Amino acid sequence: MGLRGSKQPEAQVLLLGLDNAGKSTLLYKMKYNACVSTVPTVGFNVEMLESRKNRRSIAVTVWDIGGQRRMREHWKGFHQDAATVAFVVDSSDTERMEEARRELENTLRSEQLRGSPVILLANKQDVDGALTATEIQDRFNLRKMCAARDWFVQPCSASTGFGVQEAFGRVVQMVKLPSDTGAIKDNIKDKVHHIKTTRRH
Ligand code: G3D
Ligand code: MG
Repeated sequence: MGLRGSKQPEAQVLLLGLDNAGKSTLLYKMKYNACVSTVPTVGFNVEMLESRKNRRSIAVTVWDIGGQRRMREHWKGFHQDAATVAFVVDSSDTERMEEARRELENTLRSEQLRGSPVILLANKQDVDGALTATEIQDRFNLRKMCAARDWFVQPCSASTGFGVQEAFGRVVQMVKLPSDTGAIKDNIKDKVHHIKTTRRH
């Protein structure tokens, strides 16, 4: 079931990365192709984007739940193997690159994300001195880190829009659709309600 009760297949995407990487800006650029002024995300943002895959219309639900560890317990609620990880990196923040790499490595240890595809979004390409997608791929040693899953690196800038549609296109290409759409039992409203009511403040 989708947000509007449709029978459209749903794909779940987790938008992850360090704080300030540009996750929320990217999400709203993908959704509205507009710059929305963001505030540091408290809790989470969730948006449903429509797309087409294999000539079918699909609903892509993107969860921007920040790097907050306490939110991880809720990942269990996502259909196993159905979530794609979109990991956003601030390509201009060379000081925190190693921290970002470790964060992704730790994230991918999660049993719930075993085999999930990963798209690394090398964001903030508009900033002078930003590392290129290839440089980030090498620093992260992605080939090794993602040996057991599909992965892709996409350079982009949420501010200018460069690479954003391509990034979304890649996400759609990589998402796994649950073969049985009923496999995602909760609809999003229920899930959001569950998270809100169980979240510690
Ligand atoms: P987060 O959700 O990952 O924590 P945000 O990150 O989306 O809130 O973005 C953090 C800051 O980075 C914001 O700046 C935002 O405008 C900026 N930003 C996001 N993407 C880009 C980009 O591609 N290029 C540049 N130059 N800046 C970007 P402020 O100043 O509002 O904190
Ligand atoms: Mg945010």
